[in-house]
Amino acid sequence: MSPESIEVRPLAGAVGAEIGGVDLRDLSDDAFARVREALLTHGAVFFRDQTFDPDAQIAFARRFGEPEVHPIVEGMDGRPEMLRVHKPAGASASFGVGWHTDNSFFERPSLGSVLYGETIPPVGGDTLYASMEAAYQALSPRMQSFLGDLRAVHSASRAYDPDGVGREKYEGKAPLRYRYSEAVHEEVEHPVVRTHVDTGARSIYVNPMFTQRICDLAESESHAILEMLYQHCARPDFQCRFRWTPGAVALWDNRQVWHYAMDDYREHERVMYRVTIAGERPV
Ligand SMILES: O=C(O)CCC(=O)C(=O)O
Ligand SMILES: [Fe+2]
Repeated sequence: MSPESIEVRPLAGAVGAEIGGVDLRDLSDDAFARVREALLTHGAVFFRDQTFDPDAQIAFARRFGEPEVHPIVEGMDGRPEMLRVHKPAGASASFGVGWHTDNSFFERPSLGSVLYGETIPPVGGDTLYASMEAAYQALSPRMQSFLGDLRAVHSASRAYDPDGVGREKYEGKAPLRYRYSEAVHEEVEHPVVRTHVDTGARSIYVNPMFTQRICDLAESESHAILEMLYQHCARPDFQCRFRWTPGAVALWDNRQVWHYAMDDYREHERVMYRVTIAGERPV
């Protein structure tokens, strides 16, 4: 397909665009460059009516970097780098419910994520995105400079501690299987404001799922600043919302957006496949 036929339609002012006219299994280098450009510009891009199998999805992810094997969530048999995110009918959703950036508790957090929708509820199960660049830009210059040289501790423990999330995930009794290891409690430090290596844009890089505390502040100060930031970053002005259809693909840049999986389709089933792409140490 020629890159001339690619159409990029922004979904909202701050984040998100739908891209039409591409088959992600068969992207020329030119078309791939356009998709990558749109990803950097819009933070999250969406494609309809794709026909990914696991190999095609992994191959697409690999064009951006190395697919990662999750240290806690078990991948699919024979394809450890792919997660099958299954939410059965009659259950509540738990994976990705709450604002976060994928794997910010890694020393080198994920560059991006590719999510493919297979079984989509007739209503509900949307994914929300929020631009942390827009959120950063909307802070006062004084707050930007205060946050500018702070660091924060991230860990998987709030999201993955068996005492908090329930042991059934670790006992193989839930659709997503977890594997217990040191990785659940390891702590890493990242800057509170990061600079995108490809665009130079600055963005807020703390999130309510994985950030534990801001270094060098009193606990009450860290708590107050994080709460202020979380409230600020969740402003609808910085968001878009993607309504899934079967065969849709979402690709997002974890270096500049938060996302949130809605838990509003209890009576319906949803099946997604996810691959994350290795990133660099945030600076
Ligand atoms: O299921 C979704 O909509 C998103 C879940 C999530 O957070 C992820 O795949 O990283
Ligand atoms: Fe996620």
